[in-house]
Amino acid sequence: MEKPWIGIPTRYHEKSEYIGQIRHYLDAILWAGGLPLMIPTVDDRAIIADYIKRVDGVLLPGSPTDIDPKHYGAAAHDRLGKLYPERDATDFAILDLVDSEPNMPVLGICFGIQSLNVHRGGSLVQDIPALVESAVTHDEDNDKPAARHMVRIAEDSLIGRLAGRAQLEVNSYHHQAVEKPGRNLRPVAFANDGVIEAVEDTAGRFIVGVQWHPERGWKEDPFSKTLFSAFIEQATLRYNQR
Ligand SMILES: [Mn+2]
Repeated sequence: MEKPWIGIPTRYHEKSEYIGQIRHYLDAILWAGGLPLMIPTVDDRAIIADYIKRVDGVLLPGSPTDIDPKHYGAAAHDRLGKLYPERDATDFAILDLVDSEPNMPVLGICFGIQSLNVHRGGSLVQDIPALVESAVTHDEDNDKPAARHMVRIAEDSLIGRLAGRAQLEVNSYHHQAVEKPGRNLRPVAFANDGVIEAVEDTAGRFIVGVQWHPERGWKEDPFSKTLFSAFIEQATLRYNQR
């Protein structure tokens, strides 16, 4: 069976002028039966459109940067991180195009759930430790093991059905989160402090965002494997309809 191309925006390492992506995303997509295709982060809709014509699914990965709050009408908070406008523009262009590609599945991870939410008119919590009361630890210092916390999952959601249970432990590497959900996005997973950890499209399309990182440790985590498999299954269906 032929395999669907999965578009993934790249990340940019300024010091080395290196463009690429963290291998875990590629490994998980390859394992699930997709072919990763890097989409350079360019603010050029015509180029992005050429990529979207050729792919059957999009994975919006994490980023060491934050979305410019001007995109959701907010002033920058003191704890706002570094910006990378080209990544914001790339994700928004991809999501504009995906709106007219009815069967194109989208999996947003970390920064990806945030860009999905902002693209739909939603807003973000700019810094969880500063703005969420009694927040659980959603991010650890570099020299400590990664944070992990429980999430409650709506059982009648796509993620709930894939997980087959109402609670999951997830990893956590973020200081921002979905605040006001965007149009047709339903929050379907929550940390114990109320922070939104996953959203889904309400129209039944496979457009899913998770705030945790299923690509990290996916080999040992059955739910992460199920999530990547379900995503690639949708992309394969679309590929086969071409
Ligand atoms: Mn978290």
